Amino acid sequence: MRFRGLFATLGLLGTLLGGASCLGEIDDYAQQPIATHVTDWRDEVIYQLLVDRFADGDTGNDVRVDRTALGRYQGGDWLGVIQQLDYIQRLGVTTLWISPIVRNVDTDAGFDAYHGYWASDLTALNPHFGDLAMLRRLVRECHARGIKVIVDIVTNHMGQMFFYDINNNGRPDEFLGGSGDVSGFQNPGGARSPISRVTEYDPDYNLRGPVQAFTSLGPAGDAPVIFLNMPEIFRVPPRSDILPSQAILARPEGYHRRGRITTYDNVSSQPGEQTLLGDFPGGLKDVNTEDPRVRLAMVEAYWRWVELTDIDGFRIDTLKHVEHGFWQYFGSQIRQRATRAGKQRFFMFGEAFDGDDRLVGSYTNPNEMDSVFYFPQKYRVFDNIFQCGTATPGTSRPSTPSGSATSRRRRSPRASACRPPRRWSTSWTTMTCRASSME
Ligand SMILES: [Ca+2]
Ligand SMILES: [Ca+2]
Ligand SMILES: [Ca+2]
Repeated sequence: MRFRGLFATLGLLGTLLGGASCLGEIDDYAQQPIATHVTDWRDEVIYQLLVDRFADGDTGNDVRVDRTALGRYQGGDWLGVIQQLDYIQRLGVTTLWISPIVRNVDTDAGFDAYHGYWASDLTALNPHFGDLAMLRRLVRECHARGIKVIVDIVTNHMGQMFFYDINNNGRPDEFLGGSGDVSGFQNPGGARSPISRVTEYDPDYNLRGPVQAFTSLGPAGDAPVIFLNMPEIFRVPPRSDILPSQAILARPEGYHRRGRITTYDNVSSQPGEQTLLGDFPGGLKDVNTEDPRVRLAMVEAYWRWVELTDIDGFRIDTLKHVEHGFWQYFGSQIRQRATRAGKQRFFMFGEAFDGDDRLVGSYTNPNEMDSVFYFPQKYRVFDNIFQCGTATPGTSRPSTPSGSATSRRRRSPRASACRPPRRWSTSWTTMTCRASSME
């Protein structure tokens, strides 16, 4: 499906209203039959909002809120969104895309999970935003206004769920000093990448296989993976009492265990090995998406929220960090379940953060995504024209005689400094890495 709807990504308004709410008004928003609420997604105006940063409707869930620090929760929740639906509707919005709903590792390395991208349990909701009754109420009140609801999901990684016990002492060490010579303390790249410092939470990618343990005698096999047990911040292995399929996400074999991505290079318009198998920067553990048990766990966990709330689509994170086989399975399974349940045109679109047309387009192959964000256009139009004041390759004028006004402009220092990098994806990745430390 070609997506030509208007993306009105106007979120992050920071409309923190404060004040007490009246939870007594909540009815019993019991499960309703799910249904089809959209005719043609190409006509939709989609509005993205980060729930924590939009509106605080219930101060009763303002745990850990610190409005003096933007790296902390700010108090926004689903009731706050409900209270602002008149405003959202006046904007002309026809679809609301909300940030992830599932429970996260609540806080890590001094930052909170206000964004929702650090999942720790795909079968539970993030209590900062409300409960199931409130989420159902949000979806139902949106549908009553003709507004569809899309939920943001992640299948590539979970939050900082475990550490690699590289020194076999049973505890997470944030600083392990090594010799820095070719023997290395850990061995990502061996002689090409000697290590003098490593953290067990987020060691660099190991080209040879799982992250290795190390003793004074040298490499000591795969480093034990030890899940953390900190229930006060939801930093515990995913539970499987609601869906038995989730058990694989509480075991080491549910993850690739290769360590943190250090390079995002593509090969022939497809992601390189590290992009697919490495932990996302920040210690976000890469899920073993090739494993059929993991694939089923993801389908069952996210389909359950469709059944429970009648949402209309998924926006899917980090597409290029997961192999195509997973997307073909996930896309097919979700569509089949939706069709059987009477929900037609369930929409799945995703983020492949790259400037390569062929790579980004590849995720709309049969059975994969319905649509993807057009990041190549972002580089061509936003960066080249609006930020750098240069022409895009597709809009360049024919060559002109040397010394003309046009050629002088092209050689201006400003244009030179702003010349788009040859490898756009690598440049953008650098920005991603910087941002990740804030997430
Ligand atoms: Ca709140
Ligand atoms: Ca250790
Ligand atoms: Ca991956």
